[in-house]
Amino acid sequence: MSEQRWIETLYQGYGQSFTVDKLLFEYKTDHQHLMIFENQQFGRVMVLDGVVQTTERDEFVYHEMLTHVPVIAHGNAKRVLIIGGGDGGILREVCRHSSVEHITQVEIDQSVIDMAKEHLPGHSDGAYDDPRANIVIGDGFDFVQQCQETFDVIISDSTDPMGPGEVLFTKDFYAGCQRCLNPGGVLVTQNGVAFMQTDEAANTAKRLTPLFKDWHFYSAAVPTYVGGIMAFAWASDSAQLRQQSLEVIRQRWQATGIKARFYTPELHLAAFSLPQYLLEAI
Ligand code: AG3
Repeated sequence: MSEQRWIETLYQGYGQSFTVDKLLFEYKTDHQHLMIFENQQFGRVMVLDGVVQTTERDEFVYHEMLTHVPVIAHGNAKRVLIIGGGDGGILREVCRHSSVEHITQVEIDQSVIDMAKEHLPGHSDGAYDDPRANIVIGDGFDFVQQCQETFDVIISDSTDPMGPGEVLFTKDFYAGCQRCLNPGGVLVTQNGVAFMQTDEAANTAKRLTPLFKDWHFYSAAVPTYVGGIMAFAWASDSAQLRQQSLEVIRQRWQATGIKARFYTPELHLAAFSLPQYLLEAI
């Protein structure tokens, strides 16, 4: 039997390929094309509109860094807002912080939640049943424009800026997030692979500048987001949040009792050191 191969279509002329050892799900939802398959190297792989979103084997890198860095830096996060993140990986990591009292998650596509619960159960690991979690099916852009509540940490776990994810990279979205943050709060977003999508980081930097007193990027290398380091945008009105000592970060992290697979206090601080080409672009 000939092997089935799937090739990612994110970049012109370059793309990672996977053997599809077993196709588990493929469906055009109301919002996007969703596919989940099994691969011998990465386990189950979730794809949206031709782009790898998450795999069982390497998801911890992304989910830990996009969650623990802002939550630990904040130091007293009680209310967390997640935009997107339907696979549940961010929700799982936020729920591991016992100091967090309330989590709102706004996901546009119910099918992503349903299918991830069924085929990628380790991603949410029961977090959708956590009593602190309030799940809203809706558009994250509209939510932050209209929301009457405020949050300490906002995490935007979106797709790339095309299709339903596009609005989550606009000036108005960032302004909405700014409006929904408590004083001392922080917004983090996935911002693409720095080397392959340098313009994305540059655009975000331009849009954050008039809105937040302090912004920057941090990074982590996620194997299936190919092309180098993944950039995460960071925006806050408090510059102190990313200028804390290793000692403070260590103490807070130890106090959580969380056992991580990627995150360490040392990596937390190091992740804000960026390569020169990215510094010049932003
Ligand atoms: N969201 C980010 C996917 C980014 C893929 N883009 C890329 N490789 N340039 C993933 C959702 C995980 N919860």
